[in-house]
Amino acid sequence: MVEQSIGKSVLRKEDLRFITGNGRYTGDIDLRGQTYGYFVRSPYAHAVVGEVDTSEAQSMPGVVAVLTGKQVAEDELGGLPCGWMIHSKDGSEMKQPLHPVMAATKVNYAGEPVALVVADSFDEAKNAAEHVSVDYEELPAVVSTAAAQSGPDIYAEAPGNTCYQWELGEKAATDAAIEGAAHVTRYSLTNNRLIPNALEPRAAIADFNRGTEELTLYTTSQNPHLARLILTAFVQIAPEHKLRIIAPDVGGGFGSKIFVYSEETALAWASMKLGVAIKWTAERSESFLADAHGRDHVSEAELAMDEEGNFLALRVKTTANMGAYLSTFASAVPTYLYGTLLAGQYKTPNIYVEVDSVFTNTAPVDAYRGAGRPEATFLVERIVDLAAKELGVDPAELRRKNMIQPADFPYQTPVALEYDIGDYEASLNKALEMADYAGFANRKADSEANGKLRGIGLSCYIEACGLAPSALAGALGAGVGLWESGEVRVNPTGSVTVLTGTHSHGQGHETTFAQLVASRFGISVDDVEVVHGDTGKMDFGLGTYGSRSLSVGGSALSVAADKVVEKGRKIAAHLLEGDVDNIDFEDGEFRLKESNRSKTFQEIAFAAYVPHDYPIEELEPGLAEKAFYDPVNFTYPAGTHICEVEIDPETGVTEITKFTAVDDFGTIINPMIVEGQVHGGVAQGIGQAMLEQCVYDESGQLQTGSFMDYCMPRADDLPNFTVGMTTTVCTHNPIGAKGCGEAGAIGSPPAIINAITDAVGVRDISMPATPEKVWRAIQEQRA
Ligand code: MCN
Repeated sequence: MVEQSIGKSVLRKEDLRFITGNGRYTGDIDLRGQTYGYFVRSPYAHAVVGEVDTSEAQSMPGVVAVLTGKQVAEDELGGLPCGWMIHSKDGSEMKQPLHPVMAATKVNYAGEPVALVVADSFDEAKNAAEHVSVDYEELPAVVSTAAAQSGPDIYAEAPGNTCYQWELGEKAATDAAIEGAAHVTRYSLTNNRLIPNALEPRAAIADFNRGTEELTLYTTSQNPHLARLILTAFVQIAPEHKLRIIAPDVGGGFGSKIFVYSEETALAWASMKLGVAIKWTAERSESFLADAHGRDHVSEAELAMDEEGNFLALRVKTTANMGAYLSTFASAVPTYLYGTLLAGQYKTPNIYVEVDSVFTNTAPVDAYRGAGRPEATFLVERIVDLAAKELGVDPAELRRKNMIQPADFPYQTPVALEYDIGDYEASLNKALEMADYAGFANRKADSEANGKLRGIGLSCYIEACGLAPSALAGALGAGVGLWESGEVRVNPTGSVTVLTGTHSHGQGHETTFAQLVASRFGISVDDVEVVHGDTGKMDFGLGTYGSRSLSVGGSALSVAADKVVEKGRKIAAHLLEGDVDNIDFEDGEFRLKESNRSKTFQEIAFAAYVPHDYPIEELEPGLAEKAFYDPVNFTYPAGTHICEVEIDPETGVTEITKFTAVDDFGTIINPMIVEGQVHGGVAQGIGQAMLEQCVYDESGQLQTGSFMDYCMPRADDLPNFTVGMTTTVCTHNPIGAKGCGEAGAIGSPPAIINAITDAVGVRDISMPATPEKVWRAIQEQRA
């Protein structure tokens, strides 16, 4: 019998190839006769494009061709679509200006591609790109999120640079509750704009085969099937059956590789046009300029309470920056992934949120780890903390008082979502204990004795992930369903090949999905191979984002595995000469009840493929099953994060002395991987809260275009994390799992800012709370 591996910290199978340099990333792939692409990008944030003179570049050594945005337009390629339709409160559809594959007549952000140089080598392509001359007529740029609606219009079809004006919740009831409340806490905040910076930059090779007319696109994608659908159905690059997309090993994405971008699309088009393979790897500065950025909200919030501190109402007005174009999922982020999470863990009876989303002359903004949910959590968990301070009560106790209780589930929030299950107080209690909340006063006194400031901050977050469910997502405007598919192919010798429509780019699916299937069949994890990321291998899939892979993709595999067992029971019944109802499957063996007769999983697999003794009349040979799984609800991971900081008042340098994260992810397949996901997410949360800020100047030039100016968190910025778990099992998927991939980035930023403001004794310090900002706040406080 093979040991059950669910719940075990099995070491990651994929790491052997990664740490021995044997990963196969897009950049590692070289095709015979391949050429190289380099993009000519707009130096202006907003300009009319006049003549594009390519003649000099065309004549340079090694240059195969120079293709322009005008040629894209002549070839009548479709624009890059946004997959989520949002309706404004007046019922009108959101404005979707054309997002061209390369700009032809006007550029709308600095770094937007206007031409593609194809040459025999990278250097030749890059050199020639400098000799493409473009006539630009610069226009005034709209940059500021808050002021975008009063800037000059970027698009005639979007007056006031407004994409949509969306609302959710009951306005009248919320207004009335705020009007009559004993206490109202008010908070104005900015959720800082971030640049994703996956370790591996975006890269692609488009390879058109003139003989078969097939186009293969190797690309750094989190969702190759969705990319194929968009490129075929909307951009009309190639017919679907002639386009194969392969996303091999991908070195991180954090959301930024979900989207279908200009560069990969232009490469695919150019390869077909020129009949050559073209390779492109983004330079890091291109990633800064042209990868979709994240967050960038400006909000006003009001939280109303009665005399006892019971929450009565929350009213929020947010302006969300979309950048220059609507990227693939952009419109959903500040609406259905944000407004719907404003209840947090609390029984706030009235909530009303308005979101104006605006165009600016900046890179497109789209989903970035957490996507909308960090913004919601930050707002809720900061205003709750401010309320506690204003009321003079312990922030933990104000939270506890207002929490949804286990008996309240399923809990219908006033903002569309119905939470299925949770025990928020259990996580709070465990986190308070692990963080030694009770001992904080002593530690603070010790710090003060050493001339240091000390603060502690909480955040009790909830998020909705596991995207699907299709019906709900469709009703909320999603262009495609959000189920997932899985196939379990048992090979004749009993090893198993698992095909999934999700895509691992750091999350360890090759291990956890193998654990899931191996445990079901009672076989070794080593006997299960997980295959993903190739539209030529699996039928369809929707990829990895929204912490959906295990709860949706894993559930599809679980259902497919059940079907395999069902068929195996029929084969076993025949071989053991019993009734199928009397066949049990356990620990890798099919047993005939009340007998000592059994067949191993491997024997049944062999019989399925070598059916000499087989119920051939009723059953087809073979042992492979597929399933499409569409959940009925999101999953709702939740927990409490507690941050403790010590600050040097002379420099404003903040040290996180302890970070405690207690999360509820339902059933856990691999605790080590889940803990790693929490670490990674919290690291990104620390980046947002203390270090990272994307800055454009007033003309729309990116000021933070390299790691010299954009401060990514490094190992020495991070504390050792204290991680704990509580468990309420998800009620509606067969695994009982909730997503864990984003929780760290969602829960942590407010805990950190709550801790820093607590230490300094001020109401607010905006993110990122850099040493300079903290030092200034201390000086103001002392003045
Ligand atoms: N898991 C588990 N038990 C659970 C939940 C998850 O064992 N109860 C395991 C899963 O099987 C999987 C991993 O934990 O191996 C993450 O699972 P899940 O929460 O389903 O998230 P996804 O696999 O769908 O990953 C997406 C999520 C997102 S949205 C972002 S952004 C993100 C993230 O994961 N980007 C990442 N984690 C990342 N990690 C790395 N290294 N790189 C990225 O780009």
